[in-house]
Amino acid sequence: MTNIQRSLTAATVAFIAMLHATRASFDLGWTTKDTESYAIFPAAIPELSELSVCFWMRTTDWDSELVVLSYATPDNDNEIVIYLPGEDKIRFYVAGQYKEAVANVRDGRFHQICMIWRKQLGNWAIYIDASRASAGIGLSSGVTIKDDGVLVIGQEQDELAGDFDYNQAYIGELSDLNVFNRSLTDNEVNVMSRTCYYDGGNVLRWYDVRGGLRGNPKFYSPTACQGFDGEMINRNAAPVRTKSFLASDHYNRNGGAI
Ligand SMILES: [Ca+2]
Repeated sequence: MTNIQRSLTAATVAFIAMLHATRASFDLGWTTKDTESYAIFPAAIPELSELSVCFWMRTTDWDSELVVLSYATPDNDNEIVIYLPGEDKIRFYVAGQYKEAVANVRDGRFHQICMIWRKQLGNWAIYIDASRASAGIGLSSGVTIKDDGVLVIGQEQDELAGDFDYNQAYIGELSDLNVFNRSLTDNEVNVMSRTCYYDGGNVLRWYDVRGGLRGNPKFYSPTACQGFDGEMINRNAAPVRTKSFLASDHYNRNGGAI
């Protein structure tokens, strides 16, 4: 190992330890479907030209519809939705359109998922356990995500802040859900996949979700998604990559640089 490699490794370990130590960790849990239990984000969401949503989820519900997050505006109740329609699909809605990845994340283990989008070409990517499961262009390209909406965790809005669908209510645990106004790099996604408590979203921080609990989602603290001791928590995760999403071959192949 060179001196440079050694110092980079030390810096990464120190960075992750700092993230991990910032605040007490927690999970939200839903054991049965209802339309009463959720978290509503208490602050305004700005207009977004880029978006990243990252979270950990664990469920054993293998076939029902599950909604992790819905962001509705007065004009569009599907402005942002993270939706598992059944079995092995996971969908990412932006401004009413969606793309999806195929992966089994309903195996009773925690999985780290990131969804990333950029307005210009509608670049999108879905990461599961730090591997890019699916990606492309053309997801609501040229469209800005509207502000003045309502962001709900655990329920699917069919009107602003309401008309939740019982069949689409989330079951399982969610943890460390953060929303960013920029597209994260592969390396940032990889760092997050190694710690269960990042809490660094600049649009929504997981810690602040505690102020918006409604009904009876279970509150577990510390998180069950823990055990970071210098090793990977998720042993399925890919090795660290340093190439950013926007600098990736896929991105350049489909339309060039920003
Ligand atoms: Ca809806």
